[in-house]
Amino acid sequence: MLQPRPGGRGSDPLTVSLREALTSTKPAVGGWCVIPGSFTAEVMARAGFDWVCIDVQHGLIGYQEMLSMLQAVGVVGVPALVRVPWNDPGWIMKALDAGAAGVIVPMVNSPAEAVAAVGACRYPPDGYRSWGPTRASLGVADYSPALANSSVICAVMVETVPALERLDEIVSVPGVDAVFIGPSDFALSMGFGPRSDEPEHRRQLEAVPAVCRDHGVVAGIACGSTELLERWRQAGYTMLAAPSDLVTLRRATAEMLDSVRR
Ligand code: 3PY
Ligand code: MG
Repeated sequence: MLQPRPGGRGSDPLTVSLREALTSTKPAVGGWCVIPGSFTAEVMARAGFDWVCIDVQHGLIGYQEMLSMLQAVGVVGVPALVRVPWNDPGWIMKALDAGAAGVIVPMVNSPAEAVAAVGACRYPPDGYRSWGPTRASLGVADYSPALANSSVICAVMVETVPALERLDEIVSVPGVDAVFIGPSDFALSMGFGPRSDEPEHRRQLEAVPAVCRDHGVVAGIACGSTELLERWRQAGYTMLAAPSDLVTLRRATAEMLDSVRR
């Protein structure tokens, strides 16, 4: 069960722990970075989000950029997650060693895949993470396997029909802290287009938060617009990823051009 616990960046007084942010009584709204580079990441972190995600799956972001973006977000003191490219222990461990407070793991379709994702996030005896917290331990005097195991967040993405059918089993896997829904991949998996707003798609996703709540797991979702963010907040999701830096830039720029050319 996900409970507030001490942790995060340990002795770093600036940083609110990700676990604290996600278990607070108010919904935690996250900034989503797909544009590579530390400056945009810093701007996103300064905007006032409760957490920031560096998207290495679909963002145009490689390892070196991820590292400098983690540093930039860290300067602001906002907890950072990395969405890793796949359920790959090598990437999960590299993101955590680089100082991510947690990972979002795409396409987790079964309890066995959830066990693999969780195991990559935890040192033995809870998992099989390899020791080498090169940046994660920086400035954390009491960094230890136990501290890391209790603070790192493992969010597994449920974004296919087979995964949703096994949601009960996936949220029952010990160490799954959050389920994070990918509405577009879920729509594709249902046979709809990626931006579908079919009633059945909506109905199925509205049922997720109650299942998560019963297991003490955070319910998260990617929101392509502020309207969708409000919809999912009302449905009970508490980890809400706002439209990305790129979407925001494109929309604001298009609106600005519309208004000056009118
Ligand atoms: C999806 O909608 O599939 C996502 O992964 C959102 O980031
Ligand atoms: Mg997806």
